[in-house]
Amino acid sequence: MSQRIALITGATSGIGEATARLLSLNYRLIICGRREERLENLKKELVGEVEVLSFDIRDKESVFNSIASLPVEWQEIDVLINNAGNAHGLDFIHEGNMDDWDAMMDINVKGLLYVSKAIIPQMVERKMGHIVNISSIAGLEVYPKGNVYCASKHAVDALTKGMRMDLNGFGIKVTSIDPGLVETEFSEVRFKGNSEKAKQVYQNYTPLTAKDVAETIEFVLNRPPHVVIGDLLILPTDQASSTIVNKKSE
Ligand code: 8X3
Repeated sequence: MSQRIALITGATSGIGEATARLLSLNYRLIICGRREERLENLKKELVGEVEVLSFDIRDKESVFNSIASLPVEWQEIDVLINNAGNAHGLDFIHEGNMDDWDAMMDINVKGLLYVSKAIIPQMVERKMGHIVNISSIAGLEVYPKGNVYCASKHAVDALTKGMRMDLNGFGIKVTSIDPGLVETEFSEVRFKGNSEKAKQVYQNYTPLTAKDVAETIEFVLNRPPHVVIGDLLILPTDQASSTIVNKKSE
């Protein structure tokens, strides 16, 4: 019971799942996501103690009810990894789909806020904790057709900074991890299941893997108590910016 507790949103795939696999060696884990079956299957593969919370991060009530339903011995969450987030579409602003806009703002910004609001007060009370917001290079720069996705990640960047200010003095660390191109289901979701288009994003260079980012998260969590990594940009060696990628045969 002495192990620290980490809650990971969006643990059903990609960076969230890879992080769960890595942290399960040293943390008691609460894995969250919409797809319960995936979470249950992941739980079976993990070595440590694991709780599954299945909820839609867009649904405020469901977020609060799920987190409140945790058994008392799981309620003192030490590490919150706000990982859930997606891109929906890649369109010029004048051609954008408003359902995509809603999804990105609801999941990437409002969902992150709901989960944070449900968890941070007990960290404040206990004067300890670490919040890791998984942002993106899109939180630091804007690229053509990235408009609303970039806006949502810029909001995450602002929230990370705001959290660090407001929680200063409570012993709570706040970190932003800003990955560039990571080969996950990210592009499948962005391009709505168009696998060809999704695959092209990661072709002719070596993208990051979800494990690369998970290892970075683990590094950030393992810094000594007096050290916080505030903001960490992680890119494939072949990527210099959102729009500059050294693709071999192009
Ligand atoms: C994912 C990276 O460059 O596709 O957040 O926006 S990018």
